[in-house]
Amino acid sequence: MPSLSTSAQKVQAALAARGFSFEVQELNQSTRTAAEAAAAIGCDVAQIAKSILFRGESSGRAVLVIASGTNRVDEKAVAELLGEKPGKADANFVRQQTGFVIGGVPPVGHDNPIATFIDEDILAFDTIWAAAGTPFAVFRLDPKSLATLTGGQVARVALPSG
Ligand code: 5CA
Repeated sequence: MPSLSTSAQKVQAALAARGFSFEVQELNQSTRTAAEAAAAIGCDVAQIAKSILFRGESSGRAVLVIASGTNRVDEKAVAELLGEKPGKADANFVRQQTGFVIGGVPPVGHDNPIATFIDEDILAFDTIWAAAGTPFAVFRLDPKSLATLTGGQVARVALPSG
């Protein structure tokens, strides 16, 4: 098996540390966006678990929303759950808080613990895929495990886009 990049290894180690055997896969094709990931994997875009980081507008704290690939984050719903508005996170903030670059941000294995919300729509699938540390790395899992893995709160935090 080809060896994983350092960032992908970090995610594989975080999964193992939580007792999960999900296998990080590094692909030849880009998985940077949900659409690219779905094309590379050969699954529906909705089965991609997007990890979108926000920055609490008053606290400055990082907040992670994991949403189905075809949904957009409902910022009002997140604000209600969070008690503050979820502000935009720039690339530096993402890197600093998670330890990973945009397009590779995984649901687990971050440098700092991050409050996490999970889009309930992702629970509808048997199988989903999430980023695994780089814009070429993913892992397959089941959505129930996503909640266990992240300690995230499942809620209506996203809506169908378009
Ligand atoms: N690897 C795929 C999923 S397998 C992936 O990471 N997709 S994603 O949608 O979760 O990650 C891209 C997300 O990064 C976008 O949804 C967007 O919220 C965010 N993003 C993209 N560009 C920027 C940027 N310039 N600044 C801040 N966030 C960005």
